[in-house]
Order: sequence, then C-alpha cells, then structure tokens
Amino acid sequence: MQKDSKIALAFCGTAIGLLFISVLVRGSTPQTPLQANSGISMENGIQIIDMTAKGGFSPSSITAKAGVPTELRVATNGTYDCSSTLVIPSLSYQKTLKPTGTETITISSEKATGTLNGTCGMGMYKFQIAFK
Ligand SMILES: [Cu+2]
Repeated sequence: MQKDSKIALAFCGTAIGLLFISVLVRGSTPQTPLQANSGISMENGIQIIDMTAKGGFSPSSITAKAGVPTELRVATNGTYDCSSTLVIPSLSYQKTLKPTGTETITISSEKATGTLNGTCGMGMYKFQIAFK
C-alpha cells in the first residue's frame, strides 16, 4: 500500500519534471501560449472544451457555460504518465486513454452544472470545470 503510493509519487514527480522541461524548451520557441479558457469553443450548438493530458491536465481550471450540451475533448500526445488515466466520478467515467489521440467525453446539458472534478488514475493530478 505504502510502496504503491511511493511509486505513484515518483511517477507523478517525474511527470512534473518532464512537463517543466517541456515548458522551458517550449519557452524558447515562439508558440501560442496556453491561456485559461483558451480551450472553449462552440460547434453546432455544442460547447467544446479542449484539454490536454500529459504530465497533468491543461488547462486544469476551466470555466464553462452551464446547461449547454458539452463535449470534453482530452488530447494525449505521447502521454505515458498517469494523467493518461482519466477519472470523472460524477460521470462514472474512468478510462485509460491511448498515449496519443483524442478522447471525447459527452456531458449532457443536465450534467453541465456546478463543478465537475476530474483526476488522473492515482488522484494526484486534478482538473476542474466550473459550469456557470
Ligand atoms: Cu497521478
């Protein structure tokens, strides 16, 4: 039990380190910076929330419109850390995503209310969507 959580910690720690390095590397090349709520758009009346999963979830804090049929699109790109396992308790959703790809999670307008919490497989990386 304790050994497991230590391994998980090391796992997450390594992932955070890699993310840090990738941020540093990315900082040297001009690219569109990720901003809060930059991942929200509307497509044919459906609210699309774009998020990436790699060394955690980005953006990890999102404000979206409530009562709107929503799709959460989680993109992985060479994601081998534990954020490739996505857990959203309120949707009874748990899945290990492909290392590279996009997973679409449908959130009905009834469910698009309040705060939706998600975590990685070990509950260390978190994200939150506040439907307002
Ligand atoms: Cu984790």
